[in-house]
Formats: sequence, structure tokens, C-alpha cells
Amino acid sequence: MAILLTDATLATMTDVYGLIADAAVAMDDDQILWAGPMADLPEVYASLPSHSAQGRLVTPALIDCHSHIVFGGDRAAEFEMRLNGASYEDVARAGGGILSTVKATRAASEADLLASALARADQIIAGGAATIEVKSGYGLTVADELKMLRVARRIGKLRPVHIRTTHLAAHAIPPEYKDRADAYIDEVAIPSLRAAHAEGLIDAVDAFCEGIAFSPAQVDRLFTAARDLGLPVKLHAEQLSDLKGAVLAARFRALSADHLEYMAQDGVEAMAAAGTVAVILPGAFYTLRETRMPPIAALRAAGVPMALATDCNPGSSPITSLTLTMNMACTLFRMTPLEALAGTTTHAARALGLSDRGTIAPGQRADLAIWDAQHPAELSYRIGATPLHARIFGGHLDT
Ligand code: DI6
Ligand code: FE
Repeated sequence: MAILLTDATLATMTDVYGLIADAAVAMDDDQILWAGPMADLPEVYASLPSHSAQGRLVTPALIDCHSHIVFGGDRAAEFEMRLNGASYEDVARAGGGILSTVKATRAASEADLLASALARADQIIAGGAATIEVKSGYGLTVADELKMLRVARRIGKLRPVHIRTTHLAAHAIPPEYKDRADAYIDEVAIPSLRAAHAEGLIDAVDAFCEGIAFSPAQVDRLFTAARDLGLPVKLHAEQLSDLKGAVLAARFRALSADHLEYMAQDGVEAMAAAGTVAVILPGAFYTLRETRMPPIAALRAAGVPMALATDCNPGSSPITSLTLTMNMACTLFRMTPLEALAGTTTHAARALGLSDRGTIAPGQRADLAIWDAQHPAELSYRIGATPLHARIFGGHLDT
């Protein structure tokens, strides 16, 4: 079934904003067939069942290219602990932090994990997203990592959203492997990667390269296993210190290196040369009250594409709004509203290795967001509002 969206103010994101007033988009369930000024509408599409956007701004549906929405429990108590003076690293070393979520995730049934993840997915979708990347990384046993990935994939069966799954067993060192991170990589991270791949449960492989997590040498071994399976890699790099994770990621032609607050110029240059996307995560910067900013100006100058994502997770970024993420990127990091929207559309698609979404153009997926807005800068400008009017997912309007 094909439909025609009329009377739209398009931001196609094909050429900067690619603004087109009084525009129309013809689409079927799979893809956009045509987009342009209504006056140029080809005759063949004129008789399609139509829906008027009534002049509203229409963009590609948003893409959350970095999230951890599957997890057990919550960390409100840790939030309070930090407000009483503990640092993120203090909390982690005291066996709290990620490990308290690991405990809750291991104890949770698939049904419980699914119910809480669906609630978070619904919030991200209600903010205009049609694609969400979801990472494992709170199971940290072969069975529990697979459990998380199965739950993540189920979200895409139960909701109008595309789910991309990323294996992140190298997220934290579980208590049973304390001071034995190398053994954890060999006995859990790599075997769970192979098992998840064999079950067809993953699209990419990620790791947390940090003093409180895994060293570059350990990440290198995991990435080598990923490469042997033909899987693309991504990396949590330079969030809290500069371990040269971005350089390592670029060496493996990573889809993205994410966080990057502590990245130096060598990382910027390596990413530019490799075509690796920088995924900027202001929700974590905000929550952890970091002061070291990611090198936005250097990334911009080097032409590294910058994506933006929620990093939705119970510890460092309990946020489910992509438009609030865009606002934070502009206000905290001085990204422009154009960069912010490219960050949640075209560049986010690239961070996931997807070329069939992120712009409004023939052949792209028929996933659009219709906003109660006139100009794209409004999406970044408003704080805490959800300016979505409706979404079109696979050529179908849902409100
Ligand atoms: N960096 C982060 O900010 C999150 N994971 C990561 O690798 C934190 C995850 C958590 O605290 O639960
Ligand atoms: Fe993350």
C-alpha cells in the first residue's frame, strides 16, 4: 500500500537541512518513492491516498544509535550516593555501579526484562525514533548476555521500531572474574560473542575501554575475534581517560567510537582517516557532571561525522529523549542545531552501518517524523518538551 504525505515542510537532510516548503513525500511500506515540492509531484503519485502534514516540519525518523535499554532494577540509590559525594569510579570500586545492575539483570526473567525495556523503548519511540540500537553488557555470563540480546530483539517484534543489537559483554568485569579480566575475555566475552553470532542475535560488537573496565590489549583480542566472524565493531572510548581507544577502534575500521571526552588529536585524526563516526553522548556527560568536553571543534575541523545518542542506561545516562539529547549537545557542547539533527539522523545511521535511512530521498526507508514545529532548530531549542506530532513507520502513520 502506498501513501502520499502532502503539505509538509521537509528537512530531507540530504544537503545540509535540505529544506523544502510545500512539499510531498510518496512512499510505500518499504521505501520512499519520491520527495519534493508539491508543484513538481509526478502524475503517477497524485492519486495515492493522501495525508496532510498541515505545514508541519517533517524529518527522517530519528535514530538512537547507542543505548542500553535492557537491564534489571534501577540506580536511584546510586544517584543519591553520588549526590552525597561519591564519584562514579568510587561507586564502581565499591561494587556498586554497573555491577549492581548486573546482579539485578541476572536475577530478572526474560519477561521482566522485556517489560521494563519496552517502557523505555516506548519513550524513545514517542520522541520520534524509528531505529534503536540496544547493547547487551549487564549479563556478563554467556547465558545472561544471550538473554539480554533475545529480549532486545523481541522489542522489534512487539513495537513499530527497528532494533539493532550490539554485543557488549566486555562492559564490566563481574565479581567472579575480579582481577582476571584476561580470563573473562577468553571465557565469557569471546565465547558469548561466538554464541550470539551463531544464534543470529547481533549486528555489531562493542567494548568499554577504560581503567575501570578493559585495556586496549584486551579490546584488541575481542575485536580480532569479531573481525574473524565478519562483525563490525564500535567502542566506548576516552570517556573517563585517554587510553587511545579511538586509535584502536580506527585501526579496526570501527563504525563508531563513542563518548570521547578525553580524546586527543591523534584520535581525531585516526577516526577521520578510517571514516569512523564520533558518537557524542551528552546525557552521560551531564549526569556525571563531567567538565572535560569532547573535542567537538577538532572533530568538526577534521570532518569526522558526529552522531548523537541517548546512551540510555541506569547509571550514567537515564535519559530516553533524543530531542533533549540534542538540546544538551547544543547547550553543553556548542554543537549547532543542524549538527544535532544530522547527529540523530544521517550520522546516526552511519554509526550503525545503515545506508537505507537517515535522509528523506527515494529508496530510503519510509520512516518519518512529523513535528509540531516549523523549523528544525526548534527540535534542539526546546527543553523537555516532546514536539512529535506523529510518526510514519514503514509507510504507516502512527500517532
Ligand atoms: N559507559 C557508561 O557511561 C555506561 N557504560 C559505559 O561503558 C555506564 C553504564 C552503567 O553505569 O550502568
Ligand atoms: Fe554506553
